[in-house]
Amino acid sequence: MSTKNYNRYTVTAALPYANGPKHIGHLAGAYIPADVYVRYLRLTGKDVIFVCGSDEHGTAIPNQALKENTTPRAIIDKYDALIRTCFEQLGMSFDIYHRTSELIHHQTSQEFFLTLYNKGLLTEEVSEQYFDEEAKLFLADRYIVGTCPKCGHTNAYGDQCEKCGSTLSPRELINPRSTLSGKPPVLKETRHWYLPLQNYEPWLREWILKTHQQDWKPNVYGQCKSWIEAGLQPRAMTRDLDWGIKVPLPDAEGKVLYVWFDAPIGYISATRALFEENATGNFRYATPRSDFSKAGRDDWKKYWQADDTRLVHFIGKDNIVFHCIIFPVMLHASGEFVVPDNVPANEFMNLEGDKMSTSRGWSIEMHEYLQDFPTKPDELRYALLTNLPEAKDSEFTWKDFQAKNNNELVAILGNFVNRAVVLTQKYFSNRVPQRTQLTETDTRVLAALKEFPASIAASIEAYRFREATAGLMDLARLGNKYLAETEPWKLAKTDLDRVGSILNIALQIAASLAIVAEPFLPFTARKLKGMLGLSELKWNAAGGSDLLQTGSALNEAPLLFEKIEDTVIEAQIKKLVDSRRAVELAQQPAEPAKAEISFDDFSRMDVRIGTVLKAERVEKSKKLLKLQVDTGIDVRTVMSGIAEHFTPEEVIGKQVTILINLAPRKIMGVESQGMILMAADKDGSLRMLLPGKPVEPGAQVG
Ligand code: B3M
Ligand code: ZN
Repeated sequence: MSTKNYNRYTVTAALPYANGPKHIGHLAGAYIPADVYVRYLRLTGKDVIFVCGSDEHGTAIPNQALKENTTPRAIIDKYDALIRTCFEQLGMSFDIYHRTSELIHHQTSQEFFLTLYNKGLLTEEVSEQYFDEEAKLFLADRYIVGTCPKCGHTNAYGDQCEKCGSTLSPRELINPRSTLSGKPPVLKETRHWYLPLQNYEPWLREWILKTHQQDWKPNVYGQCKSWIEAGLQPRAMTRDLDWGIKVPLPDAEGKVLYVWFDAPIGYISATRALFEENATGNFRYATPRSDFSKAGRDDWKKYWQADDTRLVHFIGKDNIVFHCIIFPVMLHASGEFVVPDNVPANEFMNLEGDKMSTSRGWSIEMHEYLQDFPTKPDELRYALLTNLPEAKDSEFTWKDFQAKNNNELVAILGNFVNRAVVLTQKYFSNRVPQRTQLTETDTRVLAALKEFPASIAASIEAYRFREATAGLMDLARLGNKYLAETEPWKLAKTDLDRVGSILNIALQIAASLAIVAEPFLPFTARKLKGMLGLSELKWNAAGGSDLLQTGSALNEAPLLFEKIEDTVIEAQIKKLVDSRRAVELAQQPAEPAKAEISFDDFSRMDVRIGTVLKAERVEKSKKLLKLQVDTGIDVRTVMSGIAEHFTPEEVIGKQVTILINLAPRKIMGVESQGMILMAADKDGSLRMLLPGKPVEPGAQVG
């Protein structure tokens, strides 16, 4: 347990890869808890910086560029902008959201590398790695596919088999081939710089296993322990790749820093950029901070090097080893930096009974949510906060989202505030009424109110954000229950003084809610403060019984939340199912080829282009259309099974491809004299085969 006295906080949230949109699972994993924590610290008057940014290196970026048929630069620009905007709309209050493609980050990372190198702390090792002789490139794990040694899947990647989920190394693949040339790669020697993690085992044991046994979350501590106990290995800090930060050594042509070396240094470069931008007034990525306007460029150092700085990393569980072992070893070895005091990593959030995954079409992307619910960032924050995967994986369902909104935000928080404000409008011309004699209930409620801020704060400080959020709603419950018990609306005729006292107390509770809601529901808190005419107050003001002065005026009172209807939720569930189906179809292999035929077989078919003259539905048949087709030779009747895909109106006048020498057949009592040829898509939908431009009926196809 750290008993240290901290005077400032450096809080980081994992830098998302700018290789695609990010989903709500990412929000629940790192960003929302980090934002709550930081907003809370600011409210308590702490000296805190909150840094994040886009992770723009690693093979993930060129991979995506390949998929989208564009350049890595275009990929990072596109997704950095998308993620940045979403974070802003969701209220992430970063002091800076930086980018690892920036020069200052390249410099910071190279300096860091050189510090370790010059201290003789990196080892140089030659190893054999797969090389594509045609593309003249060493192949990153993802560029090698082959047969999985565990399950036999023929398209496993060099680092993972997506069929059975096993972690692999390229050398384990059977029949490896390069995705660039399709050829088998050859093994070739290459030299890299390694961080000898094993040398730091005693230090890690002392620092994590001894010092942080109590205060780190069990899931985090457990992972660290098993890593350390499994025996630490030297880890390569460089890669053969042409996208990334150049290794700053003379004989390192074609080599870049490993993305997990440079990405966490991104937190440091973002901090440097934060002070740089505040010092110069040239804001590109940072939010201006008046308290930093006089700070110097070098003041970033305090936030990383002063012993009384508390460094906290918010991440998802897949990043634990990097933030608890590798990066801390880098920081420690450099000799200049503090190491994290805590890494409150979350587990994963599943979605409607399955793993959340963008590539499988089973996810709610941040930008999609914001498109569909542009006015509801807090509603998502709340649904995620009440359901964070803090101790184990959790699950998001649309029904739960609806329930949290309708039964808690609307029915408890919104309803309470609305009743207090509307009754004040009605009986006291919108001014805070006077509080006169207190009943026992009043005293009890005011005492309970006083307890809330400290108990919510304790939960936040212990990184228990679900519990903290429950505390917030309990405070609203206190208010709601108070009004239900005292029923001021029934007393107006007989005892207006009493109504005044009740509403005064209710409004004081609402004022406290406006303060403590800020970390969780920042947009709502702002609205609520506006309604109550409450100025910006610090956390320790919350719980007080005189936050609102008697006689002070309230403002316009819009509803804080609105009910979400079943139809909206059903549409979201349908959208999810449809998007997974679309991905599955796209990934389905095409029908295997049929057996070979001779040219004679083929030339016996007489295929023509014809024009549909008439089309009508066939009684008692869902599938059939009865067509009259001008084949250029004659006009014939064809019974065609396309009625579920085309209306008669859609085909009349259209050219069609028709097999005219198929033996006639009776279908539903009508002789069908040919067959219309169609292309069937993977999902079973039919498309007409049309000539590139109209031709005379009777044109031969072959
Ligand atoms: N970009 C991985 C991830 O998004 C990585 C985090 C870097 S944090 C320094 O899961
Ligand atoms: Zn496998």
